[in-house]
Amino acid sequence: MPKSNQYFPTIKKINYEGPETDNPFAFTHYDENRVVAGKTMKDHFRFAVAYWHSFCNENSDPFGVGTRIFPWNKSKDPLENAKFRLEAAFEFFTKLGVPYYCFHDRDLGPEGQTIGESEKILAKMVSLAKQHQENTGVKLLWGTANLFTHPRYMNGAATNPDFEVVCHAAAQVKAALDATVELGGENYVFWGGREGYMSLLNTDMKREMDHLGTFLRAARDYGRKIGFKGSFLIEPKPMEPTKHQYDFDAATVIGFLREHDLLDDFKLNIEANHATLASHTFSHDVMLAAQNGLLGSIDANRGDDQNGWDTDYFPTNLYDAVEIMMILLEHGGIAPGGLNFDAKIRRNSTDLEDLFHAHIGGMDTFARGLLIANEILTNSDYRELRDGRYRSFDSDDGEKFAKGNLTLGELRALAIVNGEPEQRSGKQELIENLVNRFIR
Ligand code: XLS
Ligand code: NI
Ligand code: NI
Repeated sequence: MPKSNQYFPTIKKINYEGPETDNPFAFTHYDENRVVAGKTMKDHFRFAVAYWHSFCNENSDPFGVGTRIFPWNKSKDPLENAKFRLEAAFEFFTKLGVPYYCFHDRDLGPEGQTIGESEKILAKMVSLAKQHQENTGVKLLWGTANLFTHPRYMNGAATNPDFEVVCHAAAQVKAALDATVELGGENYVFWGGREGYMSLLNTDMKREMDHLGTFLRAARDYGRKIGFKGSFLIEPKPMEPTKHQYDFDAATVIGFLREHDLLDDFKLNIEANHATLASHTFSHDVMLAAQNGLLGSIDANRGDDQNGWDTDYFPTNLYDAVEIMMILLEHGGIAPGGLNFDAKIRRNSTDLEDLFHAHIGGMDTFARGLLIANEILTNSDYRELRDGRYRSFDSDDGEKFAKGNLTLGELRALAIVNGEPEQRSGKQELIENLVNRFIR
């Protein structure tokens, strides 16, 4: 049972009640101990709450101030409020029953007047967070540094044209790595918020990208030195807040990691809404990372078909969840990463309990997605329909080609011998119908 009942007094622990329940404060599909494909649901998803959206973001937008009223802002002193916020967050995590949370350094506590003071504030908040973690069993999925809010980062952090700004970014990453290690964080994320440009006319892209590589190697070296054993994760995003971001999408980041010799330590944190901003589907970027053995973690949210920005809706699209869970089931899961709800309730969702509805919905969507994905993979012709299309590469000359053992001339000769290929249908509509048949 949750230890604290102060900030969400009307809400009790959220339990699984099954698909027939009409209780909006119960799970319909997420049953943490239920075993599916050899693992509990809890282990499949490793759900995490994003501290910033759920506990810091008052939901202001470019046209208006925030609308959320936080009962944990009880004091005039921001440091005091940071402590209350932490209490509220852990009450929420335990009532919801999520195993993990994620934070930026500046979510936990405010920035001080000097680097030393900021480090002290963060260390203080980390020691409190550690106590809460010990009391509740909730763990840290990943930590990160906020290198985009402060005005000094307006031209970027690690890619800033001014070396002095790069040093400030380094100080922040060093402290955020210390915090992550102290709290047993299983991953460390770099989301390059302003690592990009607004205009190429005033930008030396080559230099900036080289600086980013150098900066990440220095961070990796420091992390390993202080005993961080987890994965470093890059979170691709093509734009917003800058016009162009260097970590554009999964493919771009994989190329960058290879070029800068970072593949042994870095993986990817794929966010749904970032993939769609890059004109991909969510599943495209998850698949690309997974098939390269580089799927580190997922920021589970949803964009909007009509809006071209990072709307960060909570994930409610069942079809997306099915596709993602099919990929995870076929590629060995997401651990030591997880599914982090990098999502925010809408500006007019002003009841405190709306935060519960949002997370319950996201967790149930993925739980349903897992059940359906597992059915499709184990009880249908799906795999055969997909893999069968490539059968001609499994033996004989096709296999020789796939292994790189046929020249272009030999391939030409085979084309002549074999004549015009028979048509083979891609069966897309059949497969789409098959998937829909299992969504029930
Ligand atoms: C913003 C990003 C951010 C990262 C963490 O678009 O998704 O929330 O996940 O810095
Ligand atoms: Ni994110
Ligand atoms: Ni995002």
